[in-house]
Formats: sequence, structure tokens, C-alpha cells
Amino acid sequence: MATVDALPGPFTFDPATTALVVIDMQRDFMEPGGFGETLGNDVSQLRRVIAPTEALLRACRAAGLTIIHTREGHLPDLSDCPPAKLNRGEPSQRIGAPGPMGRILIRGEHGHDIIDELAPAPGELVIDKPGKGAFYNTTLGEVLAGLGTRSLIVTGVTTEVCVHTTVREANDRGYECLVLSDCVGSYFPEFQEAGLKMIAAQGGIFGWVAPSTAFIAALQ
Ligand code: TIU
Repeated sequence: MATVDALPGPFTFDPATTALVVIDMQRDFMEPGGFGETLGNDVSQLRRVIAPTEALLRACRAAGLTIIHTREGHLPDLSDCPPAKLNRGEPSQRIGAPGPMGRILIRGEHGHDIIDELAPAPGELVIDKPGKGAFYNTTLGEVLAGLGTRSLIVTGVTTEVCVHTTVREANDRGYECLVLSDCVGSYFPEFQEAGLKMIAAQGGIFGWVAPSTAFIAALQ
């Protein structure tokens, strides 16, 4: 067992039953011209997450940890995109509209894929998800059950949207989640701060929070 100095207290995990989950580090959220920018966001806010996540991936690969990447996106015919999600914003900028990186948030398009810096290595799992949470309408639950996973190290974007939804889903399913504060990012600095506080508040209502350096130190 290994222990991380975390909030609200020590996070103890067995690397053999722990998976790193890297959420939605896709061009559509990280780069100009993608879904994140069409929603009115300043995508440059997320760049600071990349370097610490690269270092984290190196450490997790060296330690032989299970690594899972997720991608949010929809089928080309949009049959898996509910109207409540599709009908937001200007029609020319909606999910499925043509953009500089291909159709916005559509599986198989350049913008939908993970940024080059954090590209999955051979053998790492990639879970495509239609919603914010990584469990909803995906095989993640079955995959983790098959692996015997009990703890999740959660990173990615955005903190208060897909990271939070996934951590909440995971917590209800009995997984112990450690969110790495410098490896998650929000378009809104105030949501980043509040989003992290909300996870560890009330004795760790959804999980634990620590910087990636603390987790990497515990892994080695
Ligand atoms: N808009 C926003 O902050 N996030 C999303 O739409 N998806 C994810 O967080 N991945």
C-alpha cells in the first residue's frame, strides 16, 4: 500500500488496484476553434494542466499503473446527443457543425482526439463517452470491475464539469478517488478553486485532493 499526503487526510491506495483516469484532454476543449471555445471560453486557461499531466503519465507508465483516457463526443448522426445538449448556442457553432478541426465534438474528427502531448500509449484504454460523466453510457464500469480496480486517480478537464461528474459517479459506485489539483483545469479560476474544495470538504464528501508531485512521490 502507498499513502499520499492529501486533503482532507491521507489517501491510501494499492497501485495494483488503482487506475489513472485522464478526462477529455481533447483538442476540442484545449485548442482554439473547438467545442470549448464555441461555448465562449478562454481555452488558454487549460494549458497549464499539460506539463504536470505529461510528468504524471511518465511516472504512471513507469510504475505500470492502469491508464485510461476518456473522450467526450458524439456519433456523426448525433443520435447519442440529447436535444438539451445539442440546442445550446448559435446553430453554426453547435455540436456537429463544421469547425477548423472538423465537426465539433464528433467522434473521428481531429478536434475530438486527445492532444499530441498526452496521446495514449499503446495498450492504454480510451473510453468514448457521450456525457459529462465517464460512467454514463460507457463500458468504464465493466472495464474497472474486470480489472479489480478500487481507487481512481482523476485528472483532466474541466474540473467542475466532466471531472466532477465522473468523480461523483465513481464515488457513488464505491471507488476511492484522488483528484490531482494541478492536473485538472477549468476555464474559470473561481470554479477551479471551488471545484477542488467541494471534493475534499465535509470529510472528503467525494474524495481526496493532492498535487501531482505528492502522488508521484508516493508511487515511487
Ligand atoms: N464546458 C465545459 O467546461 N466542459 C465540458 O463541456 N466538458 C468537459 O468538461 N469535458
